[in-house]
Amino acid sequence: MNNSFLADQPHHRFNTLNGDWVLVSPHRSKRPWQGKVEKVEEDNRPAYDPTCYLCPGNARVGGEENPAYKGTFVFNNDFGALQENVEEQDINIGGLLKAGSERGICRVICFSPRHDLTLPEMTVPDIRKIVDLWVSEFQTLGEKAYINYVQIFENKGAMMGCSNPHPHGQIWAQQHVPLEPAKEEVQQKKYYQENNKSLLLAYLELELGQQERIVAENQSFVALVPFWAVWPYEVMIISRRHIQHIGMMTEQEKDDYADMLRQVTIMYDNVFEISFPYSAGIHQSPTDGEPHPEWHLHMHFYPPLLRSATVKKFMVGYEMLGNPQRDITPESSAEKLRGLSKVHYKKTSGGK
Ligand code: H2U
Ligand code: ZN
Repeated sequence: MNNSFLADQPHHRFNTLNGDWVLVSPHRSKRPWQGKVEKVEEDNRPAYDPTCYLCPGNARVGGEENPAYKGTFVFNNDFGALQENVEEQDINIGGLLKAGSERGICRVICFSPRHDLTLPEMTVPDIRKIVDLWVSEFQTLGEKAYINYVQIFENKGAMMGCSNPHPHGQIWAQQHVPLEPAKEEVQQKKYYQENNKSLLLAYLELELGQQERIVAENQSFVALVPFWAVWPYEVMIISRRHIQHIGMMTEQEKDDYADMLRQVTIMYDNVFEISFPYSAGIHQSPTDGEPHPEWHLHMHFYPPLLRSATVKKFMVGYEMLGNPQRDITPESSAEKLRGLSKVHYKKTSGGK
């Protein structure tokens, strides 16, 4: 496409997947590298930290002791935002004050026994163990009659409010479909009903044709900066096959998913040669027992960093009161990401 209008002029873009709009202001920063690249202190964590509540064999805050786990480890969050036993309530006062009970389960997943590793530093077979655990958790939680959505996510880095550097993620499984996947469901359903085709499959075909926003590919998955990206280096991983959820992945797809997670997170760490903070999560069909042919499995990565290891994009002011805005175009972010080394900076000779 190489559209000079989209590259130069202020414009708004539609997020076909969730129905939102984003304001893009390319004229404000034609070159994404205006700021100086600050080096931050290298994080030298030990492989085992006796004070870490996620390390094998250590006690958690609630008093329970972690087993001497060797691969992944999952447990019920000791301070879960959701609880299984909640009184049934449905409040509606004059159509203005609405509330209702929300049952659920919160789980914490340790990705590795090693306190000092992160996804990009792990091997594909070790990342595959996380994928397998996500699949089994999705299935067992989703099978519960009252669980209608399973949100798998990772919150990485102190900048994102992550409380512990030990590699871990979370799962919140609940009664109601939360806001973001619910918005995506509306859009996907509408497209599917009108075109008898997956919205994301059609979108992926367009992206593969244009090759402007693609950042990584393998046999089963494509990673790209979405046309409607809000965060400077936002990435979405989309499965090439139209499948509704991670429980439908073949063995090959699970391996390829692990490989794609590694590729994307290595790329991220190489942007500023630091452990790149982000919130990432899987979006897939609800577990309400309905078929949901409209749903297409994908994963979002929302990293806050903008110009350097310390300068983040703030979602304040106009973003809070109007709608999200960005300067760097998704196309230039994709170009930047694509051009980075495929080898983690810590493993290259030039690395710190
Ligand atoms: P973050 O991903 O936000 O750092 O969260 C880690 C989770 O671990 C957090 O939700 C839980 C916190 O409630 N946690 C436990 O379940 N047990 C503990 O002993 C400490 C923290
Ligand atoms: Zn640890």
